[in-house]
Amino acid sequence: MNSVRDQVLDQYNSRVYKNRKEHVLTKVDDKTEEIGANTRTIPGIMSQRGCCYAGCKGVVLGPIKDAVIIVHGPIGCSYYAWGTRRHKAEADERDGEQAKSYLEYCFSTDMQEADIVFGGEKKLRQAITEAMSIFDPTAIFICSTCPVGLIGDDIHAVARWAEEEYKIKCIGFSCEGYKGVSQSAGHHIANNQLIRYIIGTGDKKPKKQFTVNILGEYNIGGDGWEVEKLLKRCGIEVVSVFTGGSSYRDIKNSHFADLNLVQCHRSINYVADMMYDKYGIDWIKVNFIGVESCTTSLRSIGEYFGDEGLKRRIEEVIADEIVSTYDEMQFLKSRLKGKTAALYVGGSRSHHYQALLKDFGISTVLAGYEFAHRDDYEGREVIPTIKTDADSKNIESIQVEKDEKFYKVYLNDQQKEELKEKGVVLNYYEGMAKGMDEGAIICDDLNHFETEEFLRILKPDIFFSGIKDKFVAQKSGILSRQLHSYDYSGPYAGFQGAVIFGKDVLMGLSTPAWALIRAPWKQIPSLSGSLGGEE
Ligand code: CFM
Repeated sequence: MNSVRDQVLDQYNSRVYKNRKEHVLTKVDDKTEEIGANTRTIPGIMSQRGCCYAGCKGVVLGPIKDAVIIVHGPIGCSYYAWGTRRHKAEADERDGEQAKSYLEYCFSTDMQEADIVFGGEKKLRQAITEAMSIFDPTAIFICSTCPVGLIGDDIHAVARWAEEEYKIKCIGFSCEGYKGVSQSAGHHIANNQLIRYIIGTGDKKPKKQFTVNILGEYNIGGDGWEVEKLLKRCGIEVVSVFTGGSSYRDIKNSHFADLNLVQCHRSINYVADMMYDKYGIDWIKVNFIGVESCTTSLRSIGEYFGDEGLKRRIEEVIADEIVSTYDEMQFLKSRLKGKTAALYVGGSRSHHYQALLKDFGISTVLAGYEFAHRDDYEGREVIPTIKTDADSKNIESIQVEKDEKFYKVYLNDQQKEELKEKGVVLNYYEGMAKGMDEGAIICDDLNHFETEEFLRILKPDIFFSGIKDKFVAQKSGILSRQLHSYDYSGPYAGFQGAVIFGKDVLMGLSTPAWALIRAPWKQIPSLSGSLGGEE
């Protein structure tokens, strides 16, 4: 019989097949085949991807609470300006310095036809003036949407004008939706401007001995708070988070940290790389989703700093967290063990959540990403072999110089080697594919047709995905939990988060609603064949 992959792909005509066969793989042995990623979706195919502007404004900049982010474009684009992603923040005061939170507000220039015809810069200046008089922020970010790029408004000139006029920080982000092939382009554009204009501009030094930034943690459902709590208990100071619950005020000082922890590699690896080049700050890939992975991540941080007292405190925190969640985890494991899951999320969670599922004995039969690049699947070692096409060339890639004043070397080469022997590899991400089971499906830019087909054939117990495909799955009798929004639950990070996650999954699987759904695949026989040994 054909493989699961072929059963799905064989249904395409030859033109579509030729394209999609690069993007769907079956995991074989320990080898990771080359996957097609970060390329254009075929027009007309129902993709789950978002646009460049969504990645810049909605994902990376959106959680920065004390900056007013003005969306320069028609009002429809401002769907992404307000509350569509569950990043949380508090307006807090530290050392007498107040970080206001504007997350509840939605700022848009509401461009009309006349602005498209005659130019929208005047309206943008007006919007900045209005925002200054009402909110008096210390920073304003301007995000362009498609029409702004098409008519050629110079948002950067307006930003310079605002800095002059109001003595604030004002940064333009040319993140027009049409740039790149997905929201991934927007991450890159946001990262570039953060390193250019914000990181390194502050002068507030950290107070503690062990200092980190958390990169690629967006505080969805309070995850970032959970991680910060853990690190603080261990005696580690978090200088800044990129960007969940964070502030312009803190990001300015992030160059003082001694180590960067990278949670979501896809959205922020550019900042991690550039901070390494510019300030000498090493980064380690962490995963605070899952008990095992949380434990490993905390221990890696201890090994990096190499301090016995810190390592002891980390062990105490781990032991304490494991003891306090032990009974519930055991119960949940006893109920969830042996289930199967499929995961399809943006660019990092399909990997992170496999670790948490493993804690419960749930195996992954399919995992994929909307907009990841090859290194997120295959590991960073493939970066030199990634072909740059016209779409990726369109996104600026900046080179940073060593900052003579702040550049530091925390570990020398020999110490880095010793660390490697202990299993802590610096400035490296192994990608998702290596840890997956043989026979599992790995897919890139999954579309609605493939989603339905894979669910029909693989019949996982749970499908972890997003709002666009949740109900398709549930109507066919498969529980779907959203891994973007956590279906308004969470936090799922850390040890306590693992328990909340397990409870949500068990609750979903146990709901009496399933008895009322007659799944289409339950009505047709799943085995075909005939007696007598013939096919
Ligand atoms: Fe990183 Fe994200 Fe993700 Fe992402 Fe996202 Fe998100 Fe995501 Mo939705 S930054 S790549 S662009 S972990 S919003 S917090 S859940 S698709 S897997």
